[in-house]
Amino acid sequence: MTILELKQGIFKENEISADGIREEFAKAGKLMINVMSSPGSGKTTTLLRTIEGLRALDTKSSNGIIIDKPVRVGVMECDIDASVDAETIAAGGAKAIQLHTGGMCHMDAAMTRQGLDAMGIDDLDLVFIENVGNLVCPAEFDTGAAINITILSLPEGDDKPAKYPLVYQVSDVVLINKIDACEVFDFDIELARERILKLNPKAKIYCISAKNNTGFEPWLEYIREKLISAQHR
Ligand SMILES: Nc1nc2c(ncn2[C@@H]2O[C@H](COP(=O)(O)OP(=O)(O)O)[C@@H](O)[C@H]2O)c(=O)[nH]1
Ligand SMILES: [Mg+2]
Repeated sequence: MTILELKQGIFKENEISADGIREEFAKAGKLMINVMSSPGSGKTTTLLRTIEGLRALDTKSSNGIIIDKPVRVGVMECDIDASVDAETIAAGGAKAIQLHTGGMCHMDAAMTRQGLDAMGIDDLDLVFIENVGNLVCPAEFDTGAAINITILSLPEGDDKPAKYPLVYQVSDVVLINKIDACEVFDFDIELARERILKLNPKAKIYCISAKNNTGFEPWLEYIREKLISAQHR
């Protein structure tokens, strides 16, 4: 009996394309960050605040290098339908493109490549992918981004890392968002932190409120450091 492992073939092919994208970004001294989360946890709002924060000039990173040019940011907004998020990001002053995934619940490397070609990255330092709102499929498909992050918001509950481990395992950073609502939601931040670190001891975890624009500095500093190392390789 012939057994064809289709899914493994798909993953292998995707991995090769994703590695190719990562290499091209590294050679060009650019950075790409893939943002994952459930629908509504605050991806678009967090990206807006992040873009605002990265616009600040003359910021000194912790290794002493002064950033004297605003970071040029592009965002690929990925959804099954609609274009509201790309409109929001463009109104916030960044280059934006809306990608419709044709019903797919995740981005893969081939879709990323199409998006990058359509958006154009020559005039950009940093590209964000706002992945489709979903905690399962996006975690399985490498997009070619150098950094993966997951946003976990208080209304979702502190049990999400236990229920959806893979997305936390593949994430370099977890942003715990909506901390302004901690009085309302029964969310144990320390327990969530423990659960994430058990799955991924290297994960950086930062608490933010995208609504109130608080807690962003460590996250912005993380991006600045990564950008500087990408540009000074
Ligand atoms: N209270 C509160 N609401 C937030 C915060 N961040 C986002 N929201 C709200 O959550 C909803 C979904 O946010 P959005 O950024 O569109 O989430 P996305 O679907 O993950 O892109 C919107 O109504 C936001 O205003 C936050 O830090 N605190
Ligand atoms: Mg969004």
